[in-house]
Amino acid sequence: MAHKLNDLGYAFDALEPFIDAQTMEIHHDKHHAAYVNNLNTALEQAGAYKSSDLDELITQISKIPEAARTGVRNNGGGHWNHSFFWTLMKKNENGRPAGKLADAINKDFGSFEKFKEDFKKAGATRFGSGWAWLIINQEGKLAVCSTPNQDNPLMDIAEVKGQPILAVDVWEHAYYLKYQNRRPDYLEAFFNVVNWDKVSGLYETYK
Ligand code: MN3
Repeated sequence: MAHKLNDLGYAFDALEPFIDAQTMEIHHDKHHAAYVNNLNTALEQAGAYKSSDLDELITQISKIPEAARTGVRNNGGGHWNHSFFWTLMKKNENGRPAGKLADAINKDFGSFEKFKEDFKKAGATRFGSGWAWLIINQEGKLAVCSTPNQDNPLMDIAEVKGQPILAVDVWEHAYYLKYQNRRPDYLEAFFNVVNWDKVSGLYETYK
């Protein structure tokens, strides 16, 4: 099996009360695990891409043999997106971005509050299942976008392309146990668990 599920990296209850332990356990151990297993199955029909690493698969979706393409798009996307998402979260005690990231947010959105509003709106208005993103776009500016299903802005098939530095999963499985149909409440709560040190590090790496 080429692709493996990594540990979450912190306890399932580490994000309580904002994201509950049961949601985290099912999300990581069942949903994410299924994406990894289904990716490995899909890759059996991926020809030369069978031994590609995850980043290579994600950035070349359109070139993957048709028999494997949808499976790799959905499950390789699911594996990449969740692996990324887990690293972005840590209880932040009302923390905010600082330094160069804070300056860039102020420059490209006008204020942190406006960025937060745009990001929550992208998540709330994504119809059905998907993700909202903060990216460094192809002009080198910060931008907010959303993608359907398990697509992401690194995919060559993405409508809006860029380097993700923050993401939120808006599939119902990410919030339904605690928030039921109240996706906007989940998105508001998410801002208590953004690991801004991690996001700043990504900004400074990719800027
Ligand atoms: Mn998910």
